[in-house]
Amino acid sequence: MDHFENTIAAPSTAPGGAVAVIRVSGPKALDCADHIFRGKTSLAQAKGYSLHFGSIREADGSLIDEVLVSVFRAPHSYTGENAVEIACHGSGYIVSRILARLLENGVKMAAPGEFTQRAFLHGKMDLSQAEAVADLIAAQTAAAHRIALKQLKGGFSEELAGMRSELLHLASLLELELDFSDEEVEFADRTQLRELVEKVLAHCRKLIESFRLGNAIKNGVPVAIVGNTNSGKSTLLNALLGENRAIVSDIAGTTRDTIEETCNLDGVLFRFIDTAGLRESSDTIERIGIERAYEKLAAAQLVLATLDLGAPLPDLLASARDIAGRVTDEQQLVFLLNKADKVRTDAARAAQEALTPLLNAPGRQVFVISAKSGAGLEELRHALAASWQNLDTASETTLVTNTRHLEALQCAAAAFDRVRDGLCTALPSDLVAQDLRECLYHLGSIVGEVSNNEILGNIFEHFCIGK
Ligand SMILES: Nc1nc2c(ncn2[C@@H]2O[C@H](COP(=O)(O)OP(=O)(O)O)[C@@H](O)[C@H]2O)c(=O)[nH]1
Ligand SMILES: [Mg+2]
Repeated sequence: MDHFENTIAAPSTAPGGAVAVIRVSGPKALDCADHIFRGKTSLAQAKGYSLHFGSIREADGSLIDEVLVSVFRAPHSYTGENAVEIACHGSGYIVSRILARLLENGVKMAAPGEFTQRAFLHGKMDLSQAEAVADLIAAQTAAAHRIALKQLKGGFSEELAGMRSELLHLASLLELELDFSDEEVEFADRTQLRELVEKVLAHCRKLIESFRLGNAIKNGVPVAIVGNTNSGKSTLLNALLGENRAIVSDIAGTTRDTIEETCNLDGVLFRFIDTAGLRESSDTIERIGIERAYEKLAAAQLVLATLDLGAPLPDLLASARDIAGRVTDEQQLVFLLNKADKVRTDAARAAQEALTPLLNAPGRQVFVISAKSGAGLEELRHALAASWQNLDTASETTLVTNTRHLEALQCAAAAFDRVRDGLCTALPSDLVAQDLRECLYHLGSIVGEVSNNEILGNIFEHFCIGK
């Protein structure tokens, strides 16, 4: 593969630290580094896992920096190739000069994720482990960190390997039948096959279901803030985030598009989504915004319904009913009686009482708040965090966090359904075997047993440079 003939380099540390690390990987990594490095021994002669003090110089011999170079020899490196890591002083100027000197000596600048991609292509890790590297770097909570680490260590891959080996066993039984198809024999006990398929299918479904939780942990619990225009949604978003993220005004229809921001409350990551106010509108753009608000409401795991205490009670109730009617049993619904600072306490209490009939499902709550003054927000924050605290313990089991994996599992499950139906209706073994191979294909695509450049491009371009 011509890919590997290149030796690549990139800074692996973010700007601003005291020390910066430049990573170089490829067949010529040691020779290229030798061209710009002066130390006691040449790097080309150095053993793997050795550390060398020396200097990096300009072409005219003038000093750029004194550095420490770590040497790795194939296959014992992150990428599986020869590699060096140059630790220099964390100056943007020094880093750019060292990189420039490497490029002058035949090294190419690495693309985002290219080191990890090489690690995958050299068999140092499978695809789901490579993806876990990006997740690990991006993890913002203990739970997200734990899932990424488990995936990186191969926990998810092992689980998939278990499923695949059961399927391979099944496939081999069916294919044995195929070899003797003229003789109309059935080697495989169909009941036993069906049981096996049911078992693996159930496992596959469990993984698919785990995505809701996995996604909540990795990307934040999706929380849609919905309600009438001017009920205080944007004010609430800003108050929860502690910054002025959304434009607040008393002009109805100010928030036209959705705004999303994540926020860590007591160790639980939430993704708050501010939406356009729900009202009849003749403005095309605003109507699109309202459509989108309903979509966000449908996709959210938690719905914060902001209700304006300043509005007439019948209007407030109509809005609350409209939202409650759109929330499913799986979604958590929290009514927020907002602008408490504007009304008397008994008016707030009356509104709260009027909402009681809408609290008849599990996970429904009501809070009296003032997004503007901050009253009641502390209680709200704690209540939100408390109801999702179990995310932490849930991450002990395997959770799917990646949409690519989810899609592959869904395709596998669909093919599984056909295998099961085929076994029940005594479909010819060759057709069943075909569907079974499809299952194996989709499960294999998760770990990268089957992959193509497009899939790889999609995955690695989202990595940071130097990883
Ligand atoms: N008195 C009072 N005014 C509020 C409160 N929350 C929001 N507002 C005001 O209501 C108006 C609309 O707020 P905004 O957050 O833009 O509402 P949105 O349309 O639902 O996003 C603005 O003038 C806010 O200052 C509150 O708790 N108390
Ligand atoms: Mg708004």
